[in-house]
Parts: sequence; C-alpha cells; structure tokens
Amino acid sequence: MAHPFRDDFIWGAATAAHQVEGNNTHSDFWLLEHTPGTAFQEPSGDACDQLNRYAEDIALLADLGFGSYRLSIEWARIEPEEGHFSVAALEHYRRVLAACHERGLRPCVTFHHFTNPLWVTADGGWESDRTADRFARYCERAVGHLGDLIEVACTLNEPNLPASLSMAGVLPAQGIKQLAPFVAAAAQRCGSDLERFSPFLLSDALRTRDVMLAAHMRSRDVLRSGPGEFPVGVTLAMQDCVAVAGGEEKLKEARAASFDPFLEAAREDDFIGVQTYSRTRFGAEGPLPAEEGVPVLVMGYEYWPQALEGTIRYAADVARVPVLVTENGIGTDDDAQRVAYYREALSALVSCLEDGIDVRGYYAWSLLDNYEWLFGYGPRFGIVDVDRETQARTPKPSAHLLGRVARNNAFDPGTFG
Ligand code: GCO
Repeated sequence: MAHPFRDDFIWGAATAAHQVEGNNTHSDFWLLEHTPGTAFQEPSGDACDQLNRYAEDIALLADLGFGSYRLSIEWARIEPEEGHFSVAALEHYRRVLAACHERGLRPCVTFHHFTNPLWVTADGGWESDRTADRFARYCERAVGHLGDLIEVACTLNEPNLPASLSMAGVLPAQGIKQLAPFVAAAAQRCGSDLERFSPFLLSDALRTRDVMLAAHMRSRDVLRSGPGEFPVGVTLAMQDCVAVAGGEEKLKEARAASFDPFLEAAREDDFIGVQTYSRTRFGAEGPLPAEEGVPVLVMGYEYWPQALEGTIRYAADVARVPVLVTENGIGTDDDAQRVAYYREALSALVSCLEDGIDVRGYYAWSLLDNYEWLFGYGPRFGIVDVDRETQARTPKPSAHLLGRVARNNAFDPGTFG
C-alpha cells in the first residue's frame, strides 16, 4: 500500500483562546462563569496562563515534532467595546504567530471559538443578524493586522454545535437560557435582558445556526481579501451518526439540521474542518443512550474512536472540498486510554486516505489540559499535562507518540503505544 500521507500533510495540536489564555474578562463567558447560581463547574480564571506562556507552548509543540498549531484569537480582547479595537491585543497575536513561524509551526487561526465580547452577547449575540455584520467587521480588522502571518484560517468553530447537541437530545432546541435562572441574572448584570442576551451554546439552536451560517459566509469573503493567502474554512462538530432499528429517518433529520447547511456552504470554502469525538446512534424514536458494554467517558458520551472514519467520509461526500481534521481527541485521566484512542482514530484516518479521500491534515485536541467550558477543569483532553498550581507543562506519552508520527509523517499502529 502506498504511503498515504501527502508530503505537506499537516500534523498539529489545537487549543482555543478562552480555554488556555486566562482572564478573558471582557467576554460573555467570564460573566456567566461568575454569576451566582452559574451552571459552570468553576470559573476559567488563569486557565493555562497562555497569554504569558505562549512562547513556551509553541516551543514545546515544535520540539515534540508537530508542524502546526491551531489556536484562536479572542474577539473580546481585540474589540472589548464596540468599535474600539485594541492594537495592543492585535500586536500580542502578531507576536504569537511570529513565534510559531520562528519555530517552524504553521499557524492555523480560528477567528471565533465560542466566546463573544460581552457587548455583542448583551445586544443579541448569535440570535441577532447584527452579529454577523459585527463579526465580519472584526475579521476585517484582525486579518488586516495578522493576515500575512496566517497559514490556515477557520472562521467559526462549531457553529453547528447547539443544533448538533439538540439533535442528539443533549440540549433542548430552544436552548437552556430560558430554563437556567443564572442566564437571566447574567443578562441583568450587563444591562441586557433574557430576550436579547444570547450566548453561544445556551441560546436557540437553529437560530444560532442560521446567524452563524451567514457570519461564516460573510467573513470567508473578508478573510479571502487578505492580506496573506491562505485556505479558509469552517469547523464543524461532527459525531458519527449511526442508524439502528429503523432510525434512518431520525438520522437523516439530524444530519439535515446540524451538518448539511454548513457542508453545503463549504462547497464554496477551501476546506471543511471536521471535529469528532464520538458517535450518536439513532433509533426510530430518536437518539439512543450509550450501547451496553461500550465505555462512557467523563463527557457523557461513548468511547468510540472509530467515529472519525464515518465523519470524514460524510463531510467529504457532501462538501466536496478537502478535509482538515481540526479536532479529535479524548477527555480522560488515563493516558493509556488516550493512546489507544489515537491509535484507532489514526487507523480510521488512514483508511479514508487509502480510499482516496482528500484529507490534508490532522489536529489533536488538545495540546494542553485546559478549561472544558461548563465542565471546568475536570475533563483532561491534553496530550500535555498542566499542573493547576504551578502551570508546569509535562508532555504525556501520547504527546511523544503523536509527535513521532508528525515528525516521520508516517503512522504504524503496530508501534503506536
Ligand atoms: C468543542 C470545542 C472544544 C472542546 C473539545 C472537547 O468541540 O466543544 O471545539 O473547545 O474543548 O471539543 O470537548
């Protein structure tokens, strides 16, 4: 069998600003985390203090053997108040991207990873069409400052996540903001009201999807006009959907609501970002609980590393553009389980490549043990351990194994782990 990886195959690891930087005080999530009665397990606080430690993280990733770093820039830092752009924040990100280049890492930059500036969320968030315009304006400013240093750009991270979680039966379709009193309290604290205050993840799933779809298309055009020349795409939350016992209709409905609008829009993109962690099984009545005998992870879903194969195939089939696996990984305290997960997942990737599917790169989620949103610091997705007291970074065996795959641009399941 011919070597399946292209010479320029991208091997990387990913993080998101709010999950690693620390003290994202102008963001909506910061307020939500600190509102009495919050559903967040704990506040993000200093996170991994990457704001100050980015050079160390970039050096670590490069030394492990990786060729790319997927990170996000934080809108709430860049435009903390409407129309006031912080040149200091943009300069900070210039230094981060320059550090990637110095260490031979191709920066893959995500312009939005869940968090908004608080003023955006207070004034309609992702339920308001205004946010698509505001997002495009922020992208224009940010790419103007950073574009020459960008190698891959993702407009939005998982804009289909609320739709996807509601189709999987995890969240109600109208979102949880109406049901969770702390959201109304947070709205009041920033001078908004529950109707207008619309944070990502907590608001109406389909409305969010539609506004974000518009935002993606507008910002794609903005990012393409440069400066810099780089592929532009969107990343999607894609669980492998499997029909059992008459579940075909429900499965089709789920894909049509959460994946297809973006996959179809991606036909005009340069790539489609696939992010996969597990699978969802559908029966005649809808989503099914975990199958007996299949381990359930700390996130509440099944240990199912082979899910990546089905999601890559589906995305490539509908979007008809090259695929980038922009996230794949597992939250576990047991790195041996993580190694086994990556062994299976990379085998699934290879099987797609052997069938001629055009996959251009693979990013492990995540470089660091970091802030897992509502779950706080409980779930550990990192290939690098972060000591919560000292912030010391220690690569786990999975980091060395993936780094070796990256350095050799070759994967052999027999010697992985
Ligand atoms: C998401 C995000 C990441 C998560 C990761 C693990 O998929 O929710 O892109 O921010 O941390 O997926 O749950």
